[in-house]
Amino acid sequence: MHPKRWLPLLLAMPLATACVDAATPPSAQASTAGVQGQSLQELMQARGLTEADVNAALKTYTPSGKKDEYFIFASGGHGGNLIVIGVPSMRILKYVAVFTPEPWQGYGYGDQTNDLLKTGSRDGRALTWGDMHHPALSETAGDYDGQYIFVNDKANPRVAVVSLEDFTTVQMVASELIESEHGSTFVTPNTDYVIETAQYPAPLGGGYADLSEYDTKYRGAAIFWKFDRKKGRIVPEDSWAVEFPPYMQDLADAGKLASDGWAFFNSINTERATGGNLEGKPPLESGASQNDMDYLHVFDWKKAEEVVKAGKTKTIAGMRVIALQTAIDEGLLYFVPEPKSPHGIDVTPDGKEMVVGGKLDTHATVYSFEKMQQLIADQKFDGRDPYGVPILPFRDAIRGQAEIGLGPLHTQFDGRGNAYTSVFIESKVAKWSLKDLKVIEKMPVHYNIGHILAAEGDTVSPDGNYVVAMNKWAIDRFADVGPLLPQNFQLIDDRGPSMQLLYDLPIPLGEPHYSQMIKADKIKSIDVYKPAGINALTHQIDPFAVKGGEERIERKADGVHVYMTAVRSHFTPDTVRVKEGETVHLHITNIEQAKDATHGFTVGSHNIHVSLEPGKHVNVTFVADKPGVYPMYCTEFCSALHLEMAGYFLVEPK
Ligand code: RUQ
Ligand code: CUA
Repeated sequence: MHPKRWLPLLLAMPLATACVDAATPPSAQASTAGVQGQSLQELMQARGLTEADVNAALKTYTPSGKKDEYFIFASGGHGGNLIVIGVPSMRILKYVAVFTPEPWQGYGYGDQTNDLLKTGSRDGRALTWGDMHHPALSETAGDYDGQYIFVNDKANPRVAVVSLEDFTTVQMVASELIESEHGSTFVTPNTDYVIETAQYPAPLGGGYADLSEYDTKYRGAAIFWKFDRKKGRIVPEDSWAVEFPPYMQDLADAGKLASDGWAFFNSINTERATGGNLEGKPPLESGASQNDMDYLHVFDWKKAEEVVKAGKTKTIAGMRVIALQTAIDEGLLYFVPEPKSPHGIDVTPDGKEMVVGGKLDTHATVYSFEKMQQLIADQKFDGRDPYGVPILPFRDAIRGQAEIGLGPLHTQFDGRGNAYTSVFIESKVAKWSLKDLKVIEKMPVHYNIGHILAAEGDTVSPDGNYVVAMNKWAIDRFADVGPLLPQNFQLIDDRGPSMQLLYDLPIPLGEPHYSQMIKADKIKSIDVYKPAGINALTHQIDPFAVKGGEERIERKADGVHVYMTAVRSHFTPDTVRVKEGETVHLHITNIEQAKDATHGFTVGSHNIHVSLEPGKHVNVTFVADKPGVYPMYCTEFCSALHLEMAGYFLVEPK
């Protein structure tokens, strides 16, 4: 008998008996073995739990049927997908397929999603992975509005749009202007633009130039992708970019409220080191760490928009680009020194200040937008960089510096005037006061924290309440699973007098970078596609949608068209006969309108798999190139007769 069948019996047993598992090996770790009773005291003792553990458990435990207060949208890193996590339970709710084929969702196994993935090709090359770093929720007046989320691919510079109406990817844009990116994606306060910034300089628009021509031919850039909210799409024709010197632009953030209309980018490698450690040069990392100061880029995108409208651009790789010299001449771009090989630039909720993590410097430096504006108005510069960009004097542009510790990276905010900075080398979260720039508390995390996130943390009205440390290393936190370890998200409660660690969530996908946390009730997702026949990409009725009673097989010039419906528990037609070599077009509509009545569909041995959520329509095109008998069946356990939801795909020899 399948173990699952024993489950009801097991559940009917008294808890104390059911929990005793004689096969559990004795271990130093918390264990339920030997629990004889079920009082809280007895359970605590048996599992070796402290009162603090139980307190943390009660703050995260979410009983069956109860829902979470917040959603985290986490980058799935090299997995190229988006991870949706509930807070405070830290339960993983969904992976949203973006840059990588994902079989369960049928993403990359049917016509619509194949075409979508193709739009993310670069240089005509199909790409099946992505290096996702920074998801950005769409904003209205600086607050997350729960409508869209944008994500980037650092390795193959691309930006994707995910609709939160149904948690599916609806668009991908890839500009061949740049060859890598990182400061991406960040949105302006009304999601007019999605910002994508290059990281490793290269000749703009592609092509070859030797590293010896780095200073003259290599460039950085930031792309401002224009977002049309009504269409829910990025409009490439209305998008534009600005050329930067060949420094490695790193993180970015858009100004808000006081600083709305401006964008900020930090940079590393203003040394313009190129590596070459077998060619007698220092390795890139030491070459890039010589200067005590790099440059924070301060950019007036509102004014830049006018410059673009006035046609003062050149077109590279189909993109209108403001040349660096134009950006200087038009007063769009300024630099301010920032110590030292920094990482992380975060605009405070009121938009008045910009916080930069020093990385190789122990401070978080707090820049004053007002002071920078005054310096620009007074044309008070501390010289220019080798490309002619005016440099604002460091001391006059900052309000001060908070002494954070070793390796400050990213900063988030709560609604109570506090900032939280990830401290990489120390493996700590530093909570500090924005008012007096003093550290209030430092909390150890496990280990090597990269990004940090707070509830609604990038908005004009952050909640705080929960902070998550996104740790790159887990070393000793979880049971051993071989040399490749999960990353560790640690949920921290910051509501009390001191920060409290609540929960460790192993992330078995590499490697998540940034995440955002939004109030769950801001997301209004649909649960069925209505009416039946919707194409999930366009959110419109698909031209090939099939109605119940209109199922048929038609032979046309371009092959065999199979108009099929799925409903518990059969496909109609359930027998499909084709001839060897024929092109087959399957058009399948799940005509059900009941929540969670999802079917899957596969034809064996043809690398076909689609997900048919209620009301969804999917098209699949392939060539029946090998004669044979191929079972086709439903892949979701949809009903008692699910196993019988099957049929035959017959390919007759020529
Ligand atoms: S990065 S660990 Cu790609 Cu955002 Cu800072
Ligand atoms: Cu439909 Cu199983």
